[in-house]
Amino acid sequence: MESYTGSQIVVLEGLEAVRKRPGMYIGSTGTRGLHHLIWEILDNGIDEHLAGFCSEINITLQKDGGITIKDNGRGVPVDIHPTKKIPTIRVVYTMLHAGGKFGNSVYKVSGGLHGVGASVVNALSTRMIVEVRRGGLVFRDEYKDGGHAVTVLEKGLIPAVGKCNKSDTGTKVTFYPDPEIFDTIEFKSDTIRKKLREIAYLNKGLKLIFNDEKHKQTYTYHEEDGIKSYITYIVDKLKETSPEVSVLHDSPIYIEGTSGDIEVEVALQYTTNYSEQINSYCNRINTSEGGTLVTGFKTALTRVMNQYAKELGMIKDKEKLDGRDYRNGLVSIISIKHPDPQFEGQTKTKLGNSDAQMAVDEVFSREIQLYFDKNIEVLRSILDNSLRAYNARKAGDKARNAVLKQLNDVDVKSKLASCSSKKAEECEIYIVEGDSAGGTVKTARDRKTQAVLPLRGKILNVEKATLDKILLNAEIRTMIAAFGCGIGDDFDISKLRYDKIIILTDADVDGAHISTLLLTFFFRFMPELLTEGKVYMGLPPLYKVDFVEGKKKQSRYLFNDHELDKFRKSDRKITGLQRYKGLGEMDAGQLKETTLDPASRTLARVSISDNIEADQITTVLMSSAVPPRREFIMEEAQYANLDI
Ligand code: 28F
Repeated sequence: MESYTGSQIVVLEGLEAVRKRPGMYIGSTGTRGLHHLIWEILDNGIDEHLAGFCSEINITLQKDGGITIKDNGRGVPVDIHPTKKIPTIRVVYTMLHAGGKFGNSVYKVSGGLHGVGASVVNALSTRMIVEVRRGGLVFRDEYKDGGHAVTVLEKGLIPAVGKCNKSDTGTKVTFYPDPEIFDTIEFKSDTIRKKLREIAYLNKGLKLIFNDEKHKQTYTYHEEDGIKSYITYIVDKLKETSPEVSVLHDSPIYIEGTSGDIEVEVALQYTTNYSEQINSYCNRINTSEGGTLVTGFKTALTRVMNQYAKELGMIKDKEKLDGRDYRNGLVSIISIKHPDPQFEGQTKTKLGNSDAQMAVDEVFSREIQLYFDKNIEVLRSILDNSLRAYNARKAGDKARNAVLKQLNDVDVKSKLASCSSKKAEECEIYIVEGDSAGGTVKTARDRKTQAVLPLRGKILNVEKATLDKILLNAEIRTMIAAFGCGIGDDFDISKLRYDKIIILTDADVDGAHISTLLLTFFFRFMPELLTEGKVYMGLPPLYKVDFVEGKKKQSRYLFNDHELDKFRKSDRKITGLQRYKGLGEMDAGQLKETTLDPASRTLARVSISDNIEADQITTVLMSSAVPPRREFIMEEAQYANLDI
């Protein structure tokens, strides 16, 4: 029988709280939450790098499903913590939020959803082993079942298990995620590789080595040029997926400087592509919702470029081009280091600090002018490109306005089953595939707050079409008219008639294709619907299971194969199992209870966590270049739930 001291009981209650509501600490218990475990431990190694003591981190995906992460830093201290009176290593791996700022790394990597500390990883693992090399000794500390210490302290200290060279120092953490907590404990190699690549670009000089023992592959990520080579990587990827795209200047423009205690770096390159891409990071956290650091960049760029355009006589005195004209074809990364970042927004990835806006504006406008004054020909080619974009936009406006004017009500009335309430904050619109499902949804819905828009089959793939062609597609026009907030440059989210846009398609290949087409349309022409968290996927059940528990016959809905597996393992006697091939197979009552009624339905909110990846995946999946798509599908197919 293990006996616990008072402080150990407090510790275990803390870790128990994490096991009860893991989503609070790592976002979800799905694959994203699972990979957060790796990012949490990695963050500590990166902080040790930022403190100047670690140059290399090794990550190993073991055949037995465990993950080992090892750095060559100072090694977590094993001495008694001055205030907690237990070994510091125990503070780091068993006390919540113990991570704190350590060493002299002013810019702790963690923030937002990160930064919950390594103790959360311990709480959500069946086993964790920490090995520290410090002062010529090797210390080993082991935990099991969500953070219960296995290693017995000797005189209150972690026992040394061996000797090593005094110069051989560092921390090695191995952990096994708990299958009882996570829907899946299958780590995805390319998810890890994408993250390590991003970390390497954002932490120039840090070497990351990924040993994928399962696939017998080793990958090394080491970028001395940081975000400048990140731009080259992104532009090369863009050229690969859209061969017609070229660059306006051969190498990326790199800006760096400080303003007060804020460090600013910007890397950018102009291309002949139409869309713009601004990726931003604060203390290495991807601020995918943007915020003040992006605003500062945009205002500075617009101001400087309008000034140059006037000086070079390319625009008349009073005339000004719009910021988006100067961002046409732009691929850029803004990375700042801030001593006290305030993260806001839906997913805590929008930077709120107003001093960051001024810092980026000041550093970028000063340094970009120094660059352009020495590279007039590059400036001219960018200004010419911006003028072409301006003229095309003006022409596009005319075409769009002409077509949007035709979007009169008849378009909408014929297809949309509207709801009676006009209060947007309480209304929802269901985009439903096919008329049969549409009929059942119309019957089952709450007419006051739930509108239904049935789509007849596939909508247009907007990735390959220009705006005027897109606006000729009936389904697209109906959606634009129904939402009420315009499209592209005229988009105004405050006019959106609904609080939620819910995509409801069958859980089959066709349904998945329709939702991908819809998401592509939203991502390319109404991106704020996604960044403001307005778009959801309705999740109808996949199964209905009838079973006997006690004496009573009961039934329950299951939403994925993982739930069915878990149900099968429970000791209830299954008397019937029905698999729903599509929405049309459910009657109105079932559909209401499982998918429409806010009190009992499950919705998945669609969010963009990584702009670079979202842009690349949309281009790969939906653009004309076939080879990259086939490669992507081959790589990802193992994760798709096909119904063939
Ligand atoms: C595999 C992941 O976790 N590396 C880490 C250190 C180094 C120190 C430290 C960590 C002090 C009081 C918190 C060493 N010497 N890699 C890692 N390397 N934690 S985690 O200190 C812990 C803090 O509580 C360290 C001097 N100062 C700090």
